[in-house]
Amino acid sequence: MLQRSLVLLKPDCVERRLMGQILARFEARGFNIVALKMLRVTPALSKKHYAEHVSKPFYPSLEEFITSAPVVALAVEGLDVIRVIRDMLGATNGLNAAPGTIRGDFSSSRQMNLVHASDSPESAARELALYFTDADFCEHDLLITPALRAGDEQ
Ligand code: 3AN
Repeated sequence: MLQRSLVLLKPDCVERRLMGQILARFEARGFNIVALKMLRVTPALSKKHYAEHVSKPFYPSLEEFITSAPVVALAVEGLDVIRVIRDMLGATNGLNAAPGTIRGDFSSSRQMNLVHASDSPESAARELALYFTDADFCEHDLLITPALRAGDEQ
């Protein structure tokens, strides 16, 4: 199914100059970037983004981290993209992430795990609306699509 996922390149990804390498993995996999912006997450946005974690003891540290430097928000589109990107990221804690995954290759931390990606269609819809408006999406049919998948794969 054609889906969109909200992907965030987190402050550690920006600070470590890993944005290009990680973006390149999503492009190489054949996914489309349909919206992209750099921004600073505010405490208010952090509380909305991490609504499920706000009451947990680790939340203050999580907010301090996610607001500490700019992030890059991406809307990534593709077949089953929500599950596939989560697979590409690996386990939440970089120490547990399999080699070959983004976290398994670049992270040794639970907090500094480089990238966030939506974990369900419901989360994706909610999170995309936190970072983007309709006008931010650049719809386009890429000429390369027929080279990436058959017309009846959807
Ligand atoms: P993912 O980014 O894989 O979806 P989430 O949403 O469960 O993982 O967690 C988001 C962030 O919350 C993690 N990157 C981490 O910083 C923090 N976090 C999650 N669970 C814990 C925990 N048990 N203790 C400390 N921090 C946590």
